[in-house]
Amino acid sequence: AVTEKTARSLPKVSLHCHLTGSVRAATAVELARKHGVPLPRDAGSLYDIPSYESLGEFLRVYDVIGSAMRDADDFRRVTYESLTLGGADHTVLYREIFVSPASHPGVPYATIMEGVRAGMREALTDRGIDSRVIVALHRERSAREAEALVETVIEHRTEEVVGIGLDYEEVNGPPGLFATAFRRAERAGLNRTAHSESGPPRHIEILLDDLHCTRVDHGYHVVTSPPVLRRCVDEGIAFTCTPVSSDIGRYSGGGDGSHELIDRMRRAGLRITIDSDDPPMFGTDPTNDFVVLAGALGYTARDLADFTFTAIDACWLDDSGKDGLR
Ligand code: ES4
Ligand code: ZN
Repeated sequence: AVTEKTARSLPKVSLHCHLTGSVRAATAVELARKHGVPLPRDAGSLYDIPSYESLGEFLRVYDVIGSAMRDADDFRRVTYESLTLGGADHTVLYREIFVSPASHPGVPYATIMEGVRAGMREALTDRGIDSRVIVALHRERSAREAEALVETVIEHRTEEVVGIGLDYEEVNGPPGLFATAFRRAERAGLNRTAHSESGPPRHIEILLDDLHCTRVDHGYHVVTSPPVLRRCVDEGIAFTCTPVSSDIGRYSGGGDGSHELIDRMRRAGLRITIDSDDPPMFGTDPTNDFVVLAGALGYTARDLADFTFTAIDACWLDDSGKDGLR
């Protein structure tokens, strides 16, 4: 087994972490009070995920927290906390963080990014953790809205935005709808990833063929289709796996076996990275995801270090940036 102390000190590169899902309960309560937003639960049970009935219920709470993030200082603060308390404290060297503008209705894109950039800069200065942004498109909204957001990203393009993602519930927004938005992003030089957690494997083919993704977030169902699995191995697609958030039992108590799926993916030769998804909301952090995974699968500290090397290769820094992490 790998101890907490060892797991904490292992260098990490974080490729699957949502900004809104990084807000600590105490911070959520403060922001809600500041802006007069009623929270659906008290601070003590806000993040009691097993008591949630569905991914949908979870995401609606997530949206309430998103709606309590309004001015640039809110974004600065939550970004800074994610990168320091949720990052540098766990020896995370570098994080590509998902920012989902659609989770913050009424807040201009420029305001969000101004705050996020300030938080990133402060975290780099104070703790040496570098970071970039992946702007996530909200798949439960329309393709048209996603396309408009991509235009906004391109118009306001700044150095720290390295790519786009696709988040929220897969059954409510199949990936093919977003091909136009993703192809536009590709033409503008943005990297591409998308969530695919519930499947089917056909969705992963669509991510590759139509959205031109080079990474897949979660993607565990890839093991259920030998041809899709083979193709992902051959093409070197990186999968950003989140052991704790994916094993929370889909809100019904008891895991869904995602640890074993991660092991099968790794043995099949896929490139796998490990992260925490929505760390405080799922009661986890980068150290804990390493400890839990190693405990479930018998991985050693060396195995965990391999995930970090894979994440360095799969991240969206340029070659000299990657060399700086090695
Ligand atoms: C999410 Cl589908 C999903 N699961 C967990 N966290 C999320 N944040 C945005 N979409
Ligand atoms: Zn996620």
